[in-house]
Amino acid sequence: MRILPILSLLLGATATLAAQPKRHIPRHCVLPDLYDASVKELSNGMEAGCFTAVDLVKAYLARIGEVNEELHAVIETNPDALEIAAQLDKDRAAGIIWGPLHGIPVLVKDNIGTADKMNTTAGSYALLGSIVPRDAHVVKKLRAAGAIILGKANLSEWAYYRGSGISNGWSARGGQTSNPYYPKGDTWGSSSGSAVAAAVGLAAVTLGSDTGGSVICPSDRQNVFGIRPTLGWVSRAGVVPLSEHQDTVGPITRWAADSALVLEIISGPDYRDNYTLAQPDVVPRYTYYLDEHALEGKRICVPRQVFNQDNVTHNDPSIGVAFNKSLLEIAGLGATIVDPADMPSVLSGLYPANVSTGLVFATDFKVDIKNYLSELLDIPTGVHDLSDLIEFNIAHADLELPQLQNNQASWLTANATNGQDNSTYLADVWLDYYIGRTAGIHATLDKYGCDAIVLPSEGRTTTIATIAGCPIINVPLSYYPDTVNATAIHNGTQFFPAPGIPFGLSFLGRQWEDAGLLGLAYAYEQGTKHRLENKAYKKATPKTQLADVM
Ligand SMILES: *[C@@H]1O[C@H](CO)[C@@H](O)[C@H](O)[C@H]1NC(C)=O
Ligand SMILES: *[C@@H]1O[C@H](CO)[C@@H](O)[C@H](O)[C@H]1NC(C)=O
Ligand SMILES: *[C@@H]1O[C@H](CO)[C@@H](O)[C@H](O)[C@H]1NC(C)=O
Ligand SMILES: *[C@@H]1O[C@H](CO)[C@@H](O)[C@H](O)[C@H]1NC(C)=O
Ligand SMILES: *[C@@H]1O[C@H](CO)[C@@H](O)[C@H](O)[C@H]1NC(C)=O
Ligand SMILES: *[C@@H]1O[C@H](CO)[C@@H](O)[C@H](O)[C@H]1NC(C)=O
Ligand SMILES: *[C@@H]1O[C@H](CO)[C@@H](O)[C@H](O)[C@H]1NC(C)=O
Ligand SMILES: *[C@@H]1O[C@H](CO)[C@@H](O)[C@H](O)[C@H]1NC(C)=O
Ligand SMILES: *[C@@H]1O[C@H](CO)[C@@H](O)[C@H](O)[C@H]1NC(C)=O
Ligand SMILES: CC(=O)N[C@H]1CO[C@H](CO)[C@@H](O)[C@@H]1O
Repeated sequence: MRILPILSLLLGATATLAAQPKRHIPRHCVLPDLYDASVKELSNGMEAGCFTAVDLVKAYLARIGEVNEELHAVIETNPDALEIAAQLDKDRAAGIIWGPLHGIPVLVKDNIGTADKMNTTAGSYALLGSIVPRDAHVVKKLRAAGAIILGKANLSEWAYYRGSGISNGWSARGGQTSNPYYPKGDTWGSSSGSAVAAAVGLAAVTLGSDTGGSVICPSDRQNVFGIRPTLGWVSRAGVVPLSEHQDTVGPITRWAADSALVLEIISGPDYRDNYTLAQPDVVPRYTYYLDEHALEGKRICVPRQVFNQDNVTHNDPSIGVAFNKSLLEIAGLGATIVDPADMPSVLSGLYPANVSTGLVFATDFKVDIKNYLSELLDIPTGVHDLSDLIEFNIAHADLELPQLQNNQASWLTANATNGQDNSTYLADVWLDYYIGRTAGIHATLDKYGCDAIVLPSEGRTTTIATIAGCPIINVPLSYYPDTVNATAIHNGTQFFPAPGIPFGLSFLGRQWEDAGLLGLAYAYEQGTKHRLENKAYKKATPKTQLADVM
């Protein structure tokens, strides 16, 4: 944003510079700091001829190389990224702009299929070398908009569906992802690598996936903006599944405006994912909703009991104080706070007692993973269903079941399910929607006349939105203070909480009304800019900037 006035003067005037093999940096150019750069800054800089997509790819690859041993945020990088960037630079010089992400490097979670030289494995050796039939729908859309798929981000293996007690952000192939705000800090998950990469600028933007909080939770702990869209806006075709009833794909970015841009590109119907055929006729122009005044005159509900039910978060003084402060900030930005505004499904005792994702996930995973595997063109490990995957882990226990990550209990439960034509399962699917949506988010918004709900993103407060299929957005809020003692978890291998680790604020809204919700979250982000209040520690901060590679 800072450099826009200067660059706008240069628009169109310097296109020839980009075509020259060796340039010096034009005098009027201010190169954006890649730690915080927005897509708009990067696009404007390329358009003004200050730098190229090749420069960006070189800089981001160097940044990954600098910190990946510390953070393990990236599993693989794209061997063709520089070549793709060079072609996009040539096209730009010829006046051909593919779309709003022309030349923008993107990292996608390793469970999102890419039909290129890269592997798509959900972090597991069981899928190493497997050949996907085509790009995932979201990847196809990103490429069509001019994006460069720079690499695959590390994750909690299988999107954290295998067994309990496995550490957040660990995968057999990618190792242990680590929080850039505290050495060996917990990242939460499962889109851990995507959130870490966005936080310290290892790509312009990233994609994650979210079944039960996997975009929101790591965004919360990495100080970045993340959207879990309404289930049905974005196709899951080509994404390694967990549960068709809850899987979504969403952007994780430093800034709200970047998430809006990415969501606009990846949304839309796709016949390969029939849940997307239920979406409204027109995909919203999310970027039109980015209004700093969006909170003015709005009513924001605070369902205290959802928060209170979560004993860990409720009893954490850092979270409670910061959350209450955020309500004053929201009021200061022109909204009316309705507090308490309790959810009918919480007051009636259904939440959290009757939330029944266990059987839904177990039943769906067994069916959905088999369908996914059946579409692959080649699977060198020979796995064709869940039972094969369980046996693969046992046969390769040294890789897949090391001492501290030695659990696949959820898979054994899933393997024992008997299909989706099961009345208990169908009743559970219905009950989750009822608790989360009908008697949850929608009932609360109706009852109190609210435009959105806010909750701390910490704890298990994301559950209410993820079982509802409703949108939820994380915005940076605050950080654990220096006075908090770093607490060793996972047998002393990681820390949480710890001084400086961030946490966020969640905005929850009505099904399909993601665009309006995004506007509110944007107004909060712009009105507070909490992201800028803390930085990653030194060893987790990449130093390479555009000037170093030009
Ligand atoms: C994908 O996995 C294969 C092993 O099957 C490996 O040889 C190759 O380098 C991987 N691709 C990338 C881009 O790392
Ligand atoms: C999607 O298609 C499947 C199989 O054809 C069908 O069972 C299911 O009801 C459809 N779902 C939706 C949401 O349309
Ligand atoms: C939370 O604390 C309350 C009161 O101490 C207790 O009744 C309840 O069982 C706890 N809930 C959980 C999920 O631990
Ligand atoms: C936050 O505000 C609520 C409602 O006013 C109050 O009950 C609670 O004690 C406050 N929490 C903290 C940590 O101040
Ligand atoms: C909710 O759970 C309670 C306790 O397990 C049970 O008695 C009740 O029948 C459940 N309600 C519904 C609607 O399933
Ligand atoms: C998975 O379940 C099937 C029965 O549906 C059984 O034959 C198989 O042995 C099970 N696999 C494992 C690894 O337990
Ligand atoms: C439904 O699935 C559950 C869990 O696998 C199982 O216990 C139950 O017997 C199944 N019900 C029917 C009617 O098959
Ligand atoms: C942190 O640990 C020290 C030493 O054990 C203790 O004195 C202090 O009270 C702890 N601080 C907090 C906030 O728990
Ligand atoms: C946990 O750490 C202790 C002490 O460092 C060690 O003795 C124990 O084997 C570890 N447990 C596991 C499961 O690795
Ligand atoms: C790109 C990259 O650095 N990949 C690394 C991911 O983590 C594994 C396991 O630690 C390394 O072997 C890869 O080199």
